Amino acid sequence: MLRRLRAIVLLAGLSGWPAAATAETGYDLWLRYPAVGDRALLASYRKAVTAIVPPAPSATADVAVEELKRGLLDLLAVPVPVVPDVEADGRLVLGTPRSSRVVAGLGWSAELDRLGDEGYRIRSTRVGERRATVIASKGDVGVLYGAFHLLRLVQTGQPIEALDVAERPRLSLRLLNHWDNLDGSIERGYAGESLWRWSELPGRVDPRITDYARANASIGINGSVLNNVNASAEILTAPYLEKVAAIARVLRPYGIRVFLSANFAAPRIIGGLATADPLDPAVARWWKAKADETYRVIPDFGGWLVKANSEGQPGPQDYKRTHADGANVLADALAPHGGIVMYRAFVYDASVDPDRVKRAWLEFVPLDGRFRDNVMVQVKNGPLDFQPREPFHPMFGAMPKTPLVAELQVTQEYLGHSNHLVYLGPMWKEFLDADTFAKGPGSTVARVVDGTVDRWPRTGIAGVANTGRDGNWCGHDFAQANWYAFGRLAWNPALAAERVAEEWIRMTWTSAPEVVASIRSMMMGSRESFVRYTMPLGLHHLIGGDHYAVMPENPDPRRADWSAIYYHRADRSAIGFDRTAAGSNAVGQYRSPLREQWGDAKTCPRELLLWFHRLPWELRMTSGRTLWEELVGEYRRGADEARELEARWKTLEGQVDQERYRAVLAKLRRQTEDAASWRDKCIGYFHGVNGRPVPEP
Ligand code: GCV
Repeated sequence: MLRRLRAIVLLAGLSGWPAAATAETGYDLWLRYPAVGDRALLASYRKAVTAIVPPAPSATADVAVEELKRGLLDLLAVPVPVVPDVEADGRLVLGTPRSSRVVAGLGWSAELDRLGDEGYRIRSTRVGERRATVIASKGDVGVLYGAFHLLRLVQTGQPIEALDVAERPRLSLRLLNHWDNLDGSIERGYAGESLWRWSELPGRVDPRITDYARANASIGINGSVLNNVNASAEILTAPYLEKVAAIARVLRPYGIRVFLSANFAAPRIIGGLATADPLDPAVARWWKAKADETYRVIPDFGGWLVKANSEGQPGPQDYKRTHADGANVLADALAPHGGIVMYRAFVYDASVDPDRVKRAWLEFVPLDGRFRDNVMVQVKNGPLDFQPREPFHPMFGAMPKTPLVAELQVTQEYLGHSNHLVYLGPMWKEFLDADTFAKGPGSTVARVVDGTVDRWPRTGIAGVANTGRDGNWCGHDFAQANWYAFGRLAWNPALAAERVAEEWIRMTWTSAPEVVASIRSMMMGSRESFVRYTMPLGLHHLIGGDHYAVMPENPDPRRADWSAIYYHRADRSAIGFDRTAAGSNAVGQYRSPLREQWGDAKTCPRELLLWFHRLPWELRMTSGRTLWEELVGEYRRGADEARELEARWKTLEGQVDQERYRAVLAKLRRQTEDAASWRDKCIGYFHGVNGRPVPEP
């Protein structure tokens, strides 16, 4: 429908009507496929690809061919026909050694085996006397990923006449976690209601789910957990499993498997048992029967994600059992079908330790080695809760016998919801590139998570999705970049955030070099600016109820560790949380040399200072300013940078389409205002606490 609208707009332009580029809604994401403007490039593309030689049909092969036809038609502004054979130059051959006679004849099998079912090779080569481009893989999904790769090259203006690409994903599970509820709402969702439309399923499956699948496949995401980790047990009932199966049928051709969040008390809630004790044989039987039933309707079901004994959710500790007992009963049920359990480590029972950030490590690290082979423990990037800046979670590198799934948050719960432009690529890279020192220097989080450090058989990363039914999927046109970046970094954590941003801009906005450069620099600095105007120098959790409102005074009466004052601990003399050996010793959960470096205020990075240290306001910083002056300076600089973002966007008017230009501008105005409120409220509040004069700007 939206594509048709674009065509109408194009015709309108040709016929002399005002060519309003305003039909851009953002719906097409980074799969817009605008016609290539550069004439020389266009000519080279048209010469390199004149027709497609498809593989033997299969659901996945067919979507690969369709995507190429559709993408190339729009990009090259000529139809690219499907032909049976390489009988002329410029053929684009797709397939696996089994699905394509041409690919089988190339002798690439050993290389394709090495790259695996999802990996692929793209090569400019000769087939007999003819010039051809070949996208080959061991598996159909790899061919689909290769097709998207080729489209990305064209979308981003890369040459394609002499290709020699070999790709394979660094992580085996690359998942989106949807916190979608069965009533259509989304926990921490800022882009409208759930995509799943449960009430219409299984009879009608919203066609939009196909576009969701295309977008995910284009960045290599291969699994979706459909429902909230605060799970309704109802999702596991037969009628809901039928609904889930209907979604799975749409996602399957795109290489995406479905997973579900399971409520630990389901045997009691929907099973009619008196208990959910994981060591009770009737409970184990119930989970086995539920797994069998699930696989009958969804044969490639991925497994269960579990939030247990966390924030009021039921769990094994309700029965005085361990997290390993809890995970293992589910794992045993799934094992015969090849399913896995992702058991979340987001737990913070106040009786475990007075410092919330220490609790997950204390509950889980002693259990290392006690989980079944098909259990993975899912750990948030930081030890608190998706703050704008946290040190990496010390569980990474601390559980050599347990594969860990890294959980990132794509939805911007603590980073301005869908109102603020905050590109999360640099934040995720900071996390992935952090050195855990688990097996000496160079044991980065990325190498822990990809199984290089501890040789895990299965590896994974999950991102809490930011999608919803808004026209542009994510609420903010720039929030799409975070979905994109999550997928690209999940595929290859070594990619640079800047390169990913550049790809996304070229595919989503424009290829005009100066515009690309402006948008890229806006994006790259945006997360640091957000940190500055909200929680600089290692401050965290200065928010109120909806995790958007600035609220450093928040005394949350429900739990101290949901308040703000618990974290900043500001009084007349000092500010910050002492997590050194003299305080909570959370720093002791990190390995040397981090614990020494971070444990000493003189060597602790400035960005993490108040995370680990409680320091006097008058402390002299390396800048020569006092801590108080430095803090005020950060707030002011952050708010200025937010205003600059808006100003820089204004210089792009007319260089991007008006509709998205205006939508983004409205959001940036709000961001400027919010940043100023953060600055004023935080400076005012801390001034009220410390009684010191506010430094002159
Ligand atoms: C799904 C934070 C969020 C909750 C979320 C929880 C979790 O506390 O605010 O909404 O619940 O994390 O990750 O389980």
